[in-house]
Amino acid sequence: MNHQNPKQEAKLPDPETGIEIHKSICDICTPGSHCGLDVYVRDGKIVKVTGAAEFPSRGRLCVKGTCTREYVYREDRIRTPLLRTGPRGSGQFREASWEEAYAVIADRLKAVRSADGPDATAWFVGYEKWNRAWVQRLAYDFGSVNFGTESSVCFFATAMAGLAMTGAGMLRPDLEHTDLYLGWGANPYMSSYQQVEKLEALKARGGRIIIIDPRVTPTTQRLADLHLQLRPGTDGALALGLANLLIEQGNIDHAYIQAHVTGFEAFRELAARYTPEETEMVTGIPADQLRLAAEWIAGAASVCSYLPPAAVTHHTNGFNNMRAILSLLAITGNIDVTGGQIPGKDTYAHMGAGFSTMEHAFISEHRPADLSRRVGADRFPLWAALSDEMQAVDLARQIREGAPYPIKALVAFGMNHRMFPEPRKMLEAFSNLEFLVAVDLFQTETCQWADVVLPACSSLERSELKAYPFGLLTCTTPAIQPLYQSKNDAQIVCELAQALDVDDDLLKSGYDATMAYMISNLSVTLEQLREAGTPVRVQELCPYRTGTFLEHGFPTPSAKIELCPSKIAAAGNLDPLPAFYETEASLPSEEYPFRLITGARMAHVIHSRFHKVPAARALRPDPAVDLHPDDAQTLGISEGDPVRIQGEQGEISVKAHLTDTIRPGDLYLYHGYEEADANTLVPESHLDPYTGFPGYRAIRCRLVR
Ligand SMILES: Nc1nc2c(c(=O)[nH]1)N[C@H]1C(S)=C(S)[C@@H](COP(=O)(O)OP(=O)(O)OC[C@H]3O[C@@H](n4cnc5c(=O)[nH]c(N)nc54)[C@H](O)[C@@H]3O)O[C@H]1N2
Ligand SMILES: Nc1nc2c(c(=O)[nH]1)N[C@H]1C(S)=C(S)[C@@H](COP(=O)(O)OP(=O)(O)OC[C@H]3O[C@@H](n4cnc5c(=O)[nH]c(N)nc54)[C@H](O)[C@@H]3O)O[C@H]1N2
Ligand code: SF4
Ligand SMILES: [Mo]
Repeated sequence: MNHQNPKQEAKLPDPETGIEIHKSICDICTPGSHCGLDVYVRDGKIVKVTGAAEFPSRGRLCVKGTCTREYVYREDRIRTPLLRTGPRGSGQFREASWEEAYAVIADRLKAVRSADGPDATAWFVGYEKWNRAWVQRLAYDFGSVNFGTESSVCFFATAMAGLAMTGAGMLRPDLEHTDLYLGWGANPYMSSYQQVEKLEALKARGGRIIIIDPRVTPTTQRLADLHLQLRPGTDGALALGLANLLIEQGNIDHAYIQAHVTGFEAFRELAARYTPEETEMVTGIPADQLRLAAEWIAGAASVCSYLPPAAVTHHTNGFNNMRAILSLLAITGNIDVTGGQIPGKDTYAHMGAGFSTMEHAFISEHRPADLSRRVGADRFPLWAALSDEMQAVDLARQIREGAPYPIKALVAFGMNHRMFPEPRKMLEAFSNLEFLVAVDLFQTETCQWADVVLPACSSLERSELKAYPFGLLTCTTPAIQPLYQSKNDAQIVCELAQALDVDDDLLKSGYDATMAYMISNLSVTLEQLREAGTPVRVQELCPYRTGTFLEHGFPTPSAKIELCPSKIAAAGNLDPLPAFYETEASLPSEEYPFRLITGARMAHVIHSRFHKVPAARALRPDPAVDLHPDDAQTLGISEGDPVRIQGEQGEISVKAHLTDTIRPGDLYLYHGYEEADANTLVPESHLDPYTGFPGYRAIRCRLVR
C-alpha cells in the first residue's frame, strides 16, 4: 500500500529566505475553476500563496483563494482519527490510530451488512468532486446501491433537463461564437471570476448580453445590454412568454423543428397561455422589455444560455423552468449548432476537457446490476431514471422512518448537514443511526455526531489528477506534507478497501495505482505529469464535433430533441410538458409577506467553510439579510438593526442590510452560518417533484424587528 506522498519537485530553496515555491491547485470552489497556486513554503510551512501563471487561471486568484493559507491552517483542523466516547452529538472523543479506526469501521459496517444487508449502509460525498469515484467504487464493492453526493442539490437538475430532452447531459454555451447570451441567473463576478473575461470578450466583439436576475448585480451593471429583473422562480413563465412571442411572429426555426424536435405542437399550446400581458403579471417583466428581448433573440444568428447550477433549479418548479429555457433554445434552432448550446462529456472529476479517461469504467466496473432500491428512487423516479446516485435529499427521511427499508450506517466524506433543508432533521437522523463515520478537514458539527472521525487533508497536501478544458491534464504533488495525521480521501478509501477486505485488487493496491488506472488509456503517465508539475496537453484530445447529434440523431428514444420527453412520461405522475406552476410555500401570504431567497453567492464565502476563516469573515462579520429600503421604512428598520426572520418551520436572528439592488418584498440571505442557518427556514418537504432539489430560493416568511 502506498502510504507515502510522492516527493515534490520544487524549486530549490532560496538561499537567503529558505523559501521553496511549489505548484499546486486550489480546490476550494468548483472544478470549473481550480486555480493554479504558487505555494511559498519555508521549513515545511506555507508562508504565502499566489496564483500560478501556468494554469488556465493564468496567475489569478479570487478572494477565497488568497485566503488559502488561513484556510489550510484553520485552528479546527482534525488532527488524528477520533473514536466517540460520550453520547452521540456530545463531541466527546478519544484519539485513535488509523489502524484502530479502520478496524472499528470494518467491524461495524460488516455487522450492519450482516444484519440488514449492504443497502443499509449509505455512502455520501459533499462539495468535493475529486474523490467521488473512489468512494462510489468502494460503496459498490461493499455491495451498497446507496452512494450519493452534493449533486443531489447542485447542477444535476440542470443536467437532468438536458438529459431528459436531448440525452446529452452537459449542454455548454458556445460563448466564443455566440451572438446573444442569455444569462439566466448568471453572476460570475461572485461565483466564478474566470467566466467574466469570456463574457467581456463576447461583448467586445459585438455580441449582446441579456441577464435574467431578480437583483441588480455587478453582472447586470457591467455586462448586461438588457436586464430582466424578474420575480424569483418565474424563469419558466418568462421563457414560455418569449417562446410565445417568437412563435406568433414566425421567428422560430421551422426546418430545425421539423427535422430535430418532437412535441412542438403541445409546447406551442402551453406557450400560447403566456401572452405578454400574462407574462408580465407572473414575472413582473414589463411587456415592452419582453418584446425587446424576443426581438433580439429573433435577430441573433445564434443564441446560448448560462447553465445555472443553482439559481433556476433551486425552486420547487426549477426543473420545468430549466426545461422551458432549453425549449426556447430548441425551437429557435440553437442546440448543437455553433454559437448555441453544445453537448459535451465529462473527462474526469466533473470537468470536461475534450478527451476521455478511465474514470467511468473505474466507477461502473463494480456497480450493482440493479440500482432501483437506492434512496429516493421511489419518491423521485425521474431522478432515478437519469442518475446512478441516490437522491440524498431523501436520506434523512429514510433514516428516520426506516421506509422503504432501514438505513443503519452512513459513511460521510465532507458532509455538512446544514446543506439540507431543515438541518435539525438530519441531526435527528444521525441520532437514529447505528454507526456514522465522518471524514473531513475540520471539526464540523456533523463530525460531532459521528462514531468515528477521520482527518482528511487539503489539495495542497495531496497529489491529485486534474483535467482542464482544451485537453489539459495535470497531476499535482504535495506542496506540504499532510498536516498532523491527516490523509487524502482517496488514500483513505484505498486503505478502507483493505480493512473491509472487499473483492477489489485495484482499490486495495493503493492510491497511486488507482490514479495510474484512471489515465491508462492515455499516452501520458503519472510520472510524466508529476515531472511536468503544471498542466500538459494530452495527445488524445478529441473534442465533440458540433452538429454530430443533429447529423446522427440524439440519444433519446425518438432520436430528436424532445419538448415532452418520453423519459418523463415513463417516470410516472409527472407532466411531460414544461408547465409553469408555483407552490404555496413559495408564495407570500398575509401572514408571511416576504419571499426569502437563500444562497446567492458572495465572493468571500463558500457554503459552510469560510465563515470560520478570519480574514474572509472580517469582510462581513455578521450574518445579514438584504432588505429593500421601502420595506425597511414600512417596518421601521434601519441599517444594522437586529431582525428576526420567521418562517413556517422556525426563525433566525440576523442584522438588516438595506439595499435597493433587490425587489421590494424579496429578502436575500447567505447560507451555512451555524448561528443563523438559512436552511432552518426551508421546509424539508419544499422540493421539486421532478428532481428532489430543495426550493432554497423562494420561501415565504415574515420579518420582525
Ligand atoms: N440555503 C441554501 N443552501 C444551499 C445552497 C443554497 O444556495 N442555499 N446551495 C447548495 C449547493 S449548490 C451546494 S453545492 C451545497 C454545498 O454544500 P456543502 O457540501 O455543505 O459544501 P461545503 O460546506 O463547502 O463543504 C462540505 C464539507 O466538506 C468539507 N471538505 C472540504 N474539502 C474536503 C476534502 O477535500 N475532503 C473532505 N473529506 N472534506 C472536505 C468541508 O470542511 C465541509 O465540512 O449547498 C447547498 N445548500
Ligand atoms: N464565492 C463563491 N463562489 C461559489 C460558491 C460560493 O458559495 N461562493 N458556490 C459554488 C457553487 S456550489 C455553485 S452551485 C455556484 C453557483 O453560482 P451561480 O450560478 O452564480 O449562482 P448564485 O450566485 O447562487 O445565483 C446567481 C444569481 O441568480 C440570481 N437568482 C436568484 N434567484 C433567481 C431566480 O429565481 N431566477 C433567476 N434567473 N436568477 C435568480 C441571484 O440573485 C444571483 O445574482 O457557485 C460556485 N461558486
Ligand atoms: S476559490 Fe477562488 S482561487 Fe480557489 S479555485 Fe475557486 S475561484 Fe479559484
Ligand atoms: Mo453548488
